[in-house]
Formats: sequence, C-alpha cells, structure tokens
Amino acid sequence: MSSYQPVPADRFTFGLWTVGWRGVNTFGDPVRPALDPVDAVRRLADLGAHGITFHDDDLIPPGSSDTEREDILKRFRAALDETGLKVPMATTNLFSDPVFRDGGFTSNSRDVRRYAIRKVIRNIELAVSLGAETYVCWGGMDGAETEAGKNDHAALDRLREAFDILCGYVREQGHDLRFALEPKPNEPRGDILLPTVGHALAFINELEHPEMVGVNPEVGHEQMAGLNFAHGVAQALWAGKLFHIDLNGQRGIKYDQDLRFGSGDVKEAFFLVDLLESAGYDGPLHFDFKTPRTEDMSGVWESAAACMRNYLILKEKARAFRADPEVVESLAASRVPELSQSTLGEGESLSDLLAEEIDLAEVGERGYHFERLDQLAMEHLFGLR
Ligand code: GLT
Ligand code: MN
Ligand code: MN
Repeated sequence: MSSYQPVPADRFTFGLWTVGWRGVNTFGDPVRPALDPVDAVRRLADLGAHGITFHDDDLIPPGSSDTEREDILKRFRAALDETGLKVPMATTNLFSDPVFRDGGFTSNSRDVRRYAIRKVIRNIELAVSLGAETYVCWGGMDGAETEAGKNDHAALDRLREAFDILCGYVREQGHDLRFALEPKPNEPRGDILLPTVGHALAFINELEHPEMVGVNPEVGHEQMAGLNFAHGVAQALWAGKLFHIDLNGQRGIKYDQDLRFGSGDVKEAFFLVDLLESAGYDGPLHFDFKTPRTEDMSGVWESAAACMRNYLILKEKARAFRADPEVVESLAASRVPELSQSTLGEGESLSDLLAEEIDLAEVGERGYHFERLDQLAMEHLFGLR
C-alpha cells in the first residue's frame, strides 16, 4: 500500500489565493494573517506539491510601484529556484477592483473592457517569463442580475473579441501559452456568462483560434448547477479541451463551497479520479479550495496536504477497482465494452442496418446489472475490497 505521500511528479498545484485565503466572506472579517507568497512556495514544496499559481494581484498588490514589483518578483523567483516549485498556470484578477463591478471583458463600459485586456496582457508576460503554459480566465463578474441591463448577444461578441485579441497577441509574441476558460453558473454575479462546461465548449468553437482555448472546469462550479462533474470533464476530454482542472469539494446546490478535494461528494470524486487517470490526463492537478474559517494556519496546511492525499487515495482505489476480476466480469455483464464498438460494422452500409430485425420482446427484458457494478465501486470506496 502506498504512503500517499505526494511528490512533484504527481503534478499537484495550488493557487496562491487558496492557501492564502484569509477567510473573508460576506459576513465575516479575515481570521488569518496575510501569507507571504515566499512562505507559500516553501510550504507547498515541503508538502510535495509540483507548482503554485497566482492572479496578478495575489502576487503583486495593486498600486505597487515598479521597484516594489521588482523586489517582490526577485524574492518569488528566488524561492522558486530554491525549491524547484513550478508556475504552470497564472490568471488575472478581473473581479476585486470596483471598476470590474459590471465585469471585465463584457463590462458595459468600453474603457473598462480595454483596461481588462491591458491587465491580462501585462500578467501574461509575467506568466510566460515564469514558465506558465496555461492562462486561466474566470469571468466571475461577467454576468448580470437583470436581463434588462445586459445585452447577452453583445456581451458574447465582446467576450469573443477579447479572446481573439488575446490569442492574436500570444501568437504574435510567439508564446507557448494556451487559455483555459473556467465556467461557473453564479456568484459573485446573479448569473454568469458561460455558466457550464458545455456553454464554454460551444463558445470556444466560435473563436478565431479555437485550438488555443480550452476549459478549466471546477468540481464545485458544475455541482452548484446540479450537474454531474465527471460527465462535464468527460465531454471536455472528448473534445480535446481539458487544458486544466480545478479540484475541490462541494455538497449540493448551494453557494460555492470550495471544500478540500475529496470532501463533499466522495463518490463523484472517485469517478472523477478514475476518469482522469484512465483517460491519461497529464496536465496539472490544481486545487482551488478554501480552508474553512474555523481553521488557523496549521489547519490550512493540513487541508492542503489532505487535498493531495485524498487524490492519491482515490487514485489507488480507482486502480484497484479496474483491476478487480469481479469488476471486469461485471463490466462485461453490463455490456460496457460493447459501447466502444461502432454502431455500423466495418464495411457495413446503412442498408444492412435497415434490413436487420430485432426481437423487441427479448431485448426489452434485458437487465444491465449497473447496480452490481456500482455496489462494487462503493465497496472499493468503503475499503471492503
Ligand atoms: C476565484 C474563483 C476561482 C477561480 C479563480 C481564478 S478566482 O477564487 O472562485 O474559482 O478559479 O480566477
Ligand atoms: Mn469555486
Ligand atoms: Mn476555480
């Protein structure tokens, strides 16, 4: 049995804003001290993580002078060099500043949209200089509380325009960088544009450079909408668009909980890990969680370590599930492998299919034995097999 001790080769990464979250919410003030990004780098490296990610403003407080910016970056780069921690992804804060109260790329104010693009481009340069290959875009403020105030058609035009401009820029500079859109149904806006993985995938197809843009789905964001996260991720994989992933936990349709990974819907977490591992997803496994306000800093590091540990536990359980001879037999009884056969056989034509007869009475009686299969999965999860 594994010790579940993460190592950099596991590709676990954390947002600076996750371990650095001070516990501020709508009702409560900060409960924890500000975390120095250099300490975050060292602690995450000690825990066995592979990388750290950040929003421009997480690393460089807004309003910093050029010299302050340089000093911060010097210390940060030194900590990365010293620990070997990587920066595989970065992103932009287009939500905290009051100017973004009606969004970034889709604000009704044209000057705000132009500022948002400048803010992204400035941080892209930093991200690329630190080795990032993925640039996440979460447009949490790009939405509305009332249909009266937002022309959705125009908003989608502006969103497309922003990504066309950004992709054009990245190509011109010759950067090796791809964008990953992060869907979310609501919060902070009443309703957010591109609310689900499906909406984002459809939007990407309308871009000038769709090959440069994929998705960064987050467990809790799909579950907030009552959707099956593993299904969303499966479709992203199927479309070749799973560029990045935000792992965390959520319990049901409510506010965005950002629980540590594995906490929340454990069964769906199991099937998610099973999917990612069997599909050979080899991008970063990024935790976007928030340690509850009840915890002090020691609880934050316990929670971060548990995110990785839970992934490794579920990975081992998924491997054991797939290797279990009873599961293999049960999969066959459930006709799971049959779904991978094309519906028309090789060399067959539609007329062969049209000429075929089916015994509806007999086939209608066929049971699929999914209950047995599901129970086997549960017993692996319970630790009984
Ligand atoms: C914010 C949001 C996250 C996004 C981050 C990237 S910011 O914390 O709740 O889901 O991944 O912008
Ligand atoms: Mn979230
Ligand atoms: Mn996220």
